[in-house]
This record gives sequence, structure tokens and C-alpha cells, in this order.
Amino acid sequence: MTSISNVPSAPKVVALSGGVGGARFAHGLSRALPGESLTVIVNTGDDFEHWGLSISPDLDTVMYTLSDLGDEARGWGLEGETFRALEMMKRYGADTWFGLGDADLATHLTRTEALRRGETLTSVTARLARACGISTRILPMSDGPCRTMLDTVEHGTLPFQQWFVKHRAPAVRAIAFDGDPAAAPGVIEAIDAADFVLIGPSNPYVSVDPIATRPGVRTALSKKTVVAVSPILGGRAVKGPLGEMIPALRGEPASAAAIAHHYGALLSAMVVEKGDEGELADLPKLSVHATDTLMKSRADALRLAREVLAFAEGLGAR
Ligand code: FO1
Repeated sequence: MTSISNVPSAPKVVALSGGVGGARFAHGLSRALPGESLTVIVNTGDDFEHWGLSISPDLDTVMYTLSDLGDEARGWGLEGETFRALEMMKRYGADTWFGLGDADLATHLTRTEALRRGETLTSVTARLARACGISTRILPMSDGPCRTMLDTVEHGTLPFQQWFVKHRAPAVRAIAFDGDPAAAPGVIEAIDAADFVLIGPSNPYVSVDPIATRPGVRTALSKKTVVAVSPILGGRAVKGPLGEMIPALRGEPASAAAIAHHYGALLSAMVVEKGDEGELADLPKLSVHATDTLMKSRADALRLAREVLAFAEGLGAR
């Protein structure tokens, strides 16, 4: 595998990530950069308690993806997973709408036990990632709870996993974050030390906003070159409900431009799907790079990561 990891002057990069799309992009970055150059700051607004366990789906998706232990096609959970515990829980009458796999349970048990002992989410995340053989630094956005709550037309206000998994992402009227914890130790420092910040093709409302709204994060980001990869390609989201959320929450059609409008002054530049660059004509200050942004494989993610790194390096400091 070719890599720029032997280049002494590799940039210091921070990536902001939610689950599947952000994790795939982070995988590409992690193979394009030496371990110490990359910090991935991960959304924990989706975290919740289930069966008495502390579940951090996006942290686990990033960890499983970076370690190549994840189920690549599904995007979450472990490769070759079995669900015998879930079947037994069903027999016992437990809620089984959230598919916890047998091997995945080991992650939740370890995390839950650590948090109960008083270890921080940051510390147990580092321990789990190390055990999975990951050299990239993975930081939760915060150690304290900040829960993404979705006000839906059909079911009233729902916490993220109930909205997304149990009810299959019904129409949303508004989003709020319950809890306003400090950014986790190392988050602001990593952004301050970064040459640039990359926002993966994650959902801006439910994956990136929880990170960007931690106290001090927006100010830290405003001093940096920030490049976002559009999660909207040709007017459609690759996966998930973002395509319907944009018109509902912004009153404009889903497009790369709507993503740029949402991030506003935070963004220095955007990477969009080839053919979508015309959508950004009303934003002349925004630097744009158009390419093939769909990540169907690890090779696609690596190629995209390299292209985005080269583009961001060319932009220079803000
Ligand atoms: N997503 C689903 O759509 N259905 C599931 O049953 C499910 C289980 C699950 C278990 C562990 C885990 O870490 C993630 C899991 N996810 C599941 C994915 C996850 O809830 C969402 O994709 C993210 O929260 C959104 O980024």
C-alpha cells in the first residue's frame, strides 16, 4: 500500500465524524496519514443506554471501521457477527429493535463497566481503540451526555436511536441537544494544533452539529481551514434521511449548496461530487473541488482521502 506516512512533514489533521460515511472517510485518512497526524473527533449525540449498557454507536462504527473489524457492507457492527444473545433477549421479552450483536456486546460491556468505575469515555475509548490495533487518535466529542433529540411530526420528540432505528427516521420538524457538556479533553487542543480540519460526508444536523456546538469548538474551528465533503450527491443523500431533512429544516432543496449554507462561515472549502460544483456558484468565497466522492470500497475512501488532503494542503492556513 502506498502511503505518505514516510513523509516527515505530514500535516496535522482533525476529522469530524458521525457514523458510516464519516467513518469510511476516516478509514481513508487513516491509511493516507501516519497515526500521530490524525485525530478523529466523533459524535456522541447518538449515545444511549440499552439493556443497562452504555452504547456509543458512532464511536464503535469509527473504531470497527478503522480496525477493519467492521461489517463493511452494513456500515455498522462487526464482520461475521451473530445475534444469539438478541434472540435470547427476545425470548425474555426485552426490547430487540436495536440489533446488538454477540461480539459487539463485549465492547458495550467493557465500556459500561469502565464508566461505572468512574473512567471517562475518552479514556475507555482510547483503551478499546488500542485493543483493536488502531494508532489513529479517536476522541469522543465530550465525556458528558449530550443527547440529540428529534421533534417528529408523527411521534413527538424522540431520542436519536429511537428516531433512527426504532421508527426508521420519520419526518423531523426540529432538532435539539439535551445537555451541553464541555468538549472532551484534547478536542480543542487537537483543533488548535491542526493544519486543517476535515468534515466527513456525515449528516450535518445529527452528526456534525453536536460536535460543533460543544463549548469552544466553533471558535477553535473558526481559526482553521475547514473543508467539508458533501454528503449530498446529485441532490440525494448516499444513505439515511438527510435528503428529506434539508427541505424540512432549511426550506431549500437537498443539494451541496444547502450543506454549504448550513455550515456558513465555518467552511473554507467544499469537496463535492463531479457535476455538483455549479450549485455553489452563489458562494464565490468558497473554494470548491469536484471529484468522485462515492466511497463504495476502502480503495475509494483512500483515493478520496488523498485528494481531499492534497486540496486542503493547497488552500493554506485561514
Ligand atoms: N442501525 C440500524 O439501523 N439498526 C440497528 O439495529 C443498529 C444496531 C447497532 C448496534 C451497534 C452499533 O454500534 C450501531 C448500530 N446501528 C444500527 C447503527 C447506528 O445506530 C446508526 O447508524 C448511527 O447511530 C447513526 O450514525
